[in-house]
Amino acid sequence: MEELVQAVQNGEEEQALAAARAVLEAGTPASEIIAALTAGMREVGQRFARMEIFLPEMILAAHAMQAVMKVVEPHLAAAATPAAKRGVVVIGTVEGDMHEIGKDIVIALLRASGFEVHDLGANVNPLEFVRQAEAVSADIIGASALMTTTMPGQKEIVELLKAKGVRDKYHVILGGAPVTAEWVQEAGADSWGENAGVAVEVLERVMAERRR
Ligand code: B12
Repeated sequence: MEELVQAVQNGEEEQALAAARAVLEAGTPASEIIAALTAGMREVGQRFARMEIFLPEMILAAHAMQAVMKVVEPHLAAAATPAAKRGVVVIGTVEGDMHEIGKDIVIALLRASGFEVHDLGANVNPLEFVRQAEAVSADIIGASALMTTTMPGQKEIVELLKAKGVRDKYHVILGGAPVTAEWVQEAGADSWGENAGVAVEVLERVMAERRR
């Protein structure tokens, strides 16, 4: 696992893929691998902030992470036994923000748990979240933001929902590394998915309440 995390951090895609296959073959649960890689990517961010690495290295690490996720994801789906559809989710990364690795992990875990997920991608205008949620009769809107400068986009979604008189139709969950419980409250959202596992737990509870 250490080798895998290091290979991803160093952007060594081939080594990372080989290590990922070995770790999976050894029977390590996909969720454990994702948790270790998530911590590894945060460390990459810290190195970038300290100027120990630069943008090209961060891009290589992101590519390696995305390649590894393609190998790990199918094991996630195989481990879960989705029962009845748990709820409809519209999710995206807010406008101005291209980070989508975390959002994609949340999507993979939600789908593996039986949710119907509509992925809007990255750099999504607040109005698009609302339009899509209305179009697919979503239960949940999920918004990811990885930068302090793009977090206001999460609040804008909630304000748009209010302005259109449909705020109560949706459970709004926020996520991304800079998001905190305080921000969720300030933005007027309903919950915080600190990581993908927590997001699934929270949304399963929300759907159970809604169906009562
Ligand atoms: C990889 C990365 C990139 C990649 C993104 C590739 C991609 N396709 O996604 C690339 C290299 C392109 C990139 C670009 C930039 N980046 Co960058 N990046 C990162 C890095 C290192 C890791 C992010 C990541 O993938 N983490 C792994 C995932 C698994 O973790 P996660 O995203 O936190 O997701 C988990 C939870 O947060 C949660 N979650 C996430 N989303 C959601 C959504 C919902 C609804 C829920 C419920 C939960 C949830 O669940 C996830 C899984 O458990 C972070 C460091 C960090 N601390 O996050 C910097 C970081 C976010 N980047 C940063 C910066 C500055 C940039 C650039 C501006 C750099 C530049 N000079 O160009 C550009 C911005 C481009 C843009 N407009 O968006 C800064 C942001 C600082 C700030 N202002 O807040 C950070 C914090 C690095 C740093 N310390 O300086 N980046």
